[in-house]
Amino acid sequence: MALRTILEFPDPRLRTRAHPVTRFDADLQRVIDDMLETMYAAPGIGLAATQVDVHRRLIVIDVSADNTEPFIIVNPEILSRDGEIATEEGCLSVPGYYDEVKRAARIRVRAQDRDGNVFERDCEDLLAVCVQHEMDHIDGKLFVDYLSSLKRERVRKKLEKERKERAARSSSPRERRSAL
Ligand code: GNR
Ligand code: NI
Repeated sequence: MALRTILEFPDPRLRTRAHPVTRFDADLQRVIDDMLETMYAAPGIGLAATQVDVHRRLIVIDVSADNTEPFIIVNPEILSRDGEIATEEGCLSVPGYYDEVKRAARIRVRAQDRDGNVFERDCEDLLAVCVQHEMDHIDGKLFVDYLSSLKRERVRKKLEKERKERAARSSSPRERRSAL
């Protein structure tokens, strides 16, 4: 298994609409295992393939307290939605920023598992929120898209500044010495 790099807003690759998974082969199993490892290491409760620059309709989630309930969702569809829930959301692709988003409180999802078997599952509360957040990712959407453009621009500027500072540091003589 291997950790994969998580793309960060405003990286344009996060705006890609992912294609369906068609082959449930060894390559897919490797991506799934890498995504689980990357999600647990982050740590996060979900990760969409788009976030690791794999543009397939593939999501991993684990909302359990002890990281013992990996939930793999391939080619998901929402069959029904009901109720409303407002949650303080975060995103591994928007590090350090949290804000409230309203979503359906309960959804019924049809998807495939890692072997391609079709299943349906009712999701509620944090799991329902997470599935919707991840399904947005594979359509190229981010939670900051639900906020005002003023807030989104503030977040974009802060993250771009941080990214430039990281790049400058990692090319400075001091950083090159400390990396030895
Ligand atoms: O780790 C995550 N926490 C979270 C909290 C509230 C609503 C959604 C999420 S998903 C996020 C991980 C992530 O960015 N997945 O795409
Ligand atoms: Ni996210």
